[in-house]
Amino acid sequence: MAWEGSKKFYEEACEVIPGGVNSPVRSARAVGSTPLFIKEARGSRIVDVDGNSYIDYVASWGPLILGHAHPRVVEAVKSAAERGTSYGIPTEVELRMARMVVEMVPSIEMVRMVSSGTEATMSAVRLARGFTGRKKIIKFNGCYHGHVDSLLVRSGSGLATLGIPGSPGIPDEVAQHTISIPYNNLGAVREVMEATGREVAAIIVEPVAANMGVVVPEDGFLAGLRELCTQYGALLIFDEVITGFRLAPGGAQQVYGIMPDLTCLGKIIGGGLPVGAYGGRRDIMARMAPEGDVYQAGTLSGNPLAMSAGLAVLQVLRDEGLYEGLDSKAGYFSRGMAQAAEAAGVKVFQTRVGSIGCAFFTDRMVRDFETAQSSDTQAYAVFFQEMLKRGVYLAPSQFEAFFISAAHTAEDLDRTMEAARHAFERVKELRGM
Ligand code: HOZ
Repeated sequence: MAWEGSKKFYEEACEVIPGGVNSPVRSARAVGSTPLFIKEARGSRIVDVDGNSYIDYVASWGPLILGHAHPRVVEAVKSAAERGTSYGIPTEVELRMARMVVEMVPSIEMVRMVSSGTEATMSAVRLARGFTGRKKIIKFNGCYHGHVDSLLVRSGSGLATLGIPGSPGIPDEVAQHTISIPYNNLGAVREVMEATGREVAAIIVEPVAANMGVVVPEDGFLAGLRELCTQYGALLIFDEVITGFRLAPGGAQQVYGIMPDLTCLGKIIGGGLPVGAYGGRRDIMARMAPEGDVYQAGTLSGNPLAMSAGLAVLQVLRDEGLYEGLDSKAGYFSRGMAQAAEAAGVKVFQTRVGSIGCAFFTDRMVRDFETAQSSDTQAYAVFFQEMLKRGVYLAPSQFEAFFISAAHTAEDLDRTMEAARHAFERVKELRGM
């Protein structure tokens, strides 16, 4: 496989874009590589500027649950664009989107659209503080809630990938109100709540952590958070930017049967266009301006192209019952990976919930950020490179998820497993694990 075109673009990009990329996790540094530059995509495949085609398991980091360039989405965007790309004035499609979200997500009674997951979590935190009149926020190590100042503390995703604990530019005065606790450690949350629960505005959590690899919530963890929030008058915020509409029509809260006070959405809700949303209990959401006094705004919020794309995806998800198929494909994928690793004598800890999952290159059971970090990231880098050579595109970081879409075929999965068998053998050869 030749990558001259991508390499050339990357060199040029580095002159005018910091690190050559518009979001750090794309850079592929963690896997000792440089990024691909993509020319086009359809279904389960992406094609780079050199003409190489790959089965894609990143899916734009989660939004593309129907695969690339799904005809319903393309049609919706085209038809919206023909009627104008933005008005900054309300449209019917925003209303239809809001109704759809309220119908699908169990805990959401009112919803506000924004333009990214980061905006959604930032706004939800502000609302929680405004509503409760409190400052402290509890989050979990290795969970990532976008690049919001107060949430970029011991984060996953790009910070985990690049080994950065936080970021310069965030004043201590802001970070000091954030308490970060190990994921799945309900005892530690209880201790903090006993000590300072009446000062806590919210606990924000990824109900399935998917930015430190995929880490599954243990029995009772989410229910325990719910109880503690209720007991101390703090709000429970589920960051369902990744899990929303992915694990079930109503996201992780439907799967685990927990009602958060606020929910943050992103990715799938935009159908591949830039969208985020936050919503929840009516009495809390009613505090948002102009109905209430907590301010948040956006020129492109509820943009008609983005709403049309997202709504097209949600309609397909609501009407076509794709979740069983996604689950069984992802199960096949996960089992195949685990078997390929075992056959090669490579230790991995495989996790999966619905159509997301991860293979950690470790012999430990992964239940939090610390155990996730026991992974051999160099082994993952070898695995990534070997899969890429064989036409499979995985996340260029150990601390991300694989995403199965409705567009992945049985043949795609079998080809991927075949590639994985060779790739794990190379890992064994080079890393001896
Ligand atoms: N949540 C995504 C990574 N886990 C975001 C993608 C990005 O940071 O570019």
